[in-house]
Amino acid sequence: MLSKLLRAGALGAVTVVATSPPGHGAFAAASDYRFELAEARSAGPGKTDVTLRLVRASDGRPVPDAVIFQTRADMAPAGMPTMTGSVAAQPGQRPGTYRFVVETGMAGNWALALSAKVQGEPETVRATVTFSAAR
Ligand SMILES: [Cu+2]
Repeated sequence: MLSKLLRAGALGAVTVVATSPPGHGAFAAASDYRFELAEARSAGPGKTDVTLRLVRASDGRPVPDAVIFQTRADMAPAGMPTMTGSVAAQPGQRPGTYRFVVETGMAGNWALALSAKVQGEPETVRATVTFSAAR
């Protein structure tokens, strides 16, 4: 009986998401676009050059001209969420790639979180990408 109720509840939740207008569902933007790590390499002591690729989730095509307006880097993946590093956006090399120099004062796994405006997408795209800093 209980499992039947739980299953009915889960189906109800799925229905709500499915009937949201395209582009206006709570998770529409997040599922339409994806930031992927293209490269992370040392840019000198305490600095890591991070290149991300923004792709359309449906076909994997690169998405150029997104405006990144919020960034944050921290060591949450290594259990140190309060250890942060500044993030400086750099000119991207290829359309659909986005480059940053992150102050990584400690070697290990870092998370780069960002908010972006994508052309033609009313919702803000938010993503967190994990990368490894050598030092
Ligand atoms: Cu740390």
